[in-house]
Amino acid sequence: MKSPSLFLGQADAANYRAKGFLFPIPVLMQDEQLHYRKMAKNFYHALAPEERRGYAGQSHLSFTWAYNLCTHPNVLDAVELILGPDILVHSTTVFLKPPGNSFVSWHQDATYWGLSAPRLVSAWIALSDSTTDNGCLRVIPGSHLQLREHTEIHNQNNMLTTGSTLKDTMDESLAVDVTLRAGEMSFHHANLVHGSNTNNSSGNRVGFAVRYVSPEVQHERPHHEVVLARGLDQFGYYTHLAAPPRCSFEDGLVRHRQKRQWLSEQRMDGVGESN
Ligand SMILES: O=C(O)CCC(=O)C(=O)O
Repeated sequence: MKSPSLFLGQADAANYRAKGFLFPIPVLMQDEQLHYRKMAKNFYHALAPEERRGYAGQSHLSFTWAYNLCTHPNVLDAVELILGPDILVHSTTVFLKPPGNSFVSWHQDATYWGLSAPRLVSAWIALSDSTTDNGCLRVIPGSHLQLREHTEIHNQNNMLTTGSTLKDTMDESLAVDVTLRAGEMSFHHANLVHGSNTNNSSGNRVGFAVRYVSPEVQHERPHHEVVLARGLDQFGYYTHLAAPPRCSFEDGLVRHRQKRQWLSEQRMDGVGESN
């Protein structure tokens, strides 16, 4: 698998800046994609049904596989084109959408976090094919250039636990379906309006979303540890994860549950789930 640095260039970066998204970017070889899909599914199924929405975020702080995926060199080579050489992993979410009623409301990510600058890019890594039929990510081109008002609409079927939703209705005829094959990823800007429809297929749609932020960006809401994925952090606005999680899946699950409990006590839950 070629590094994206060999086929992405300044024209792609300019396209991202103009439209607010970029895809498809192939990043995983087939054996890697199969491995990460298996691990993401194991993770999802190890959670109790009532935990699956609220505990889908920040697996990279507790599981070796999730840490390895968000620091994958091919993914980071592409992120570097957008953010430059200094890269922090801000947050992650396993977005496993089974057939049925789950959806993601139209929203912009940055409104929830309170970033000092929108130098944050979300990578959505497809671990299964992501299609119009199974509820792929949908984006509104150019919508990152204007911040819109949001409200919180709580709905058990919304994969966003925060219920973050645009106040205005979106003109869906403008939406682009971000269809991806397993092993490809897309980028979306922190202010891009995006969401997704229900999964009308017979299989799971599996995605791993990673938000990467530049160390110079301050964060208004309290935030859990970040991972210094590449380069330097000369600003010190965030606490860094002390060491990569290196443990069995079972120990990772114990650690993940403890972590989620702690995040919710510190009112840091929802940070990664808001988008
Ligand atoms: O997986 C989805 O359908 C939505 C993902 C999303 O909102 C995000 O990655 O920011």
